[in-house]
Amino acid sequence: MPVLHYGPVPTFNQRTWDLLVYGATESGREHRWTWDEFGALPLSEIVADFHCVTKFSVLGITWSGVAAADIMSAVPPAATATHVMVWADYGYGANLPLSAFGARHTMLATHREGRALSPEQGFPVRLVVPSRYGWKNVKWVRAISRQNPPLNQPT
Ligand SMILES: Nc1nc2c(c(=O)[nH]1)N[C@H]1C(S)=C(S)[C@@H](COP(=O)(O)O)O[C@H]1N2
Ligand SMILES: [Mo]
Repeated sequence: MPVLHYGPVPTFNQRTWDLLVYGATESGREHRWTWDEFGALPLSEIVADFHCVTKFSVLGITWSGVAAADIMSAVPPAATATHVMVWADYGYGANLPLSAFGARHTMLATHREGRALSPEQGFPVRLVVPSRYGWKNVKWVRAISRQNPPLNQPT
């Protein structure tokens, strides 16, 4: 699979790495997992095809990690939230409707074909969203924020 991203590959530090969920949460509080806490979450596995808009596809990739739905149930979004932003080190981010983030095959992957991700593949954690093109599959995920609908939009 080609490696494709903008900017440098972040270095991983187990002592300072964390995953933060913030924004429009049901409780009004944010939640942070350390590396050890994240590693204690239940593991899931999926097989999915990967497509980039620059016209490469890789079929039948096996990913394992934490189901995004399990993150959603650990920190439920506010009833008003409609979207999430998934953020990486160095500011890369992608938005998704909550329905796509929480879909059965969406996951925060740590392993590909049974091996830990390489740094270029997004080590230690990348988003895998089989229902979307590659650019929504954020590598080096560090935060997930829940968004309410924009205030200046008619409802
Ligand atoms: N943090 C980050 N994640 C990213 C990108 C990026 O530039 N930065 N590029 C995206 C794009 S456009 C694609 S196609 C896939 C490529 O994943 P791969 O390098 O494992 O093939 O990563 C996605 N995730
Ligand atoms: Mo892409």
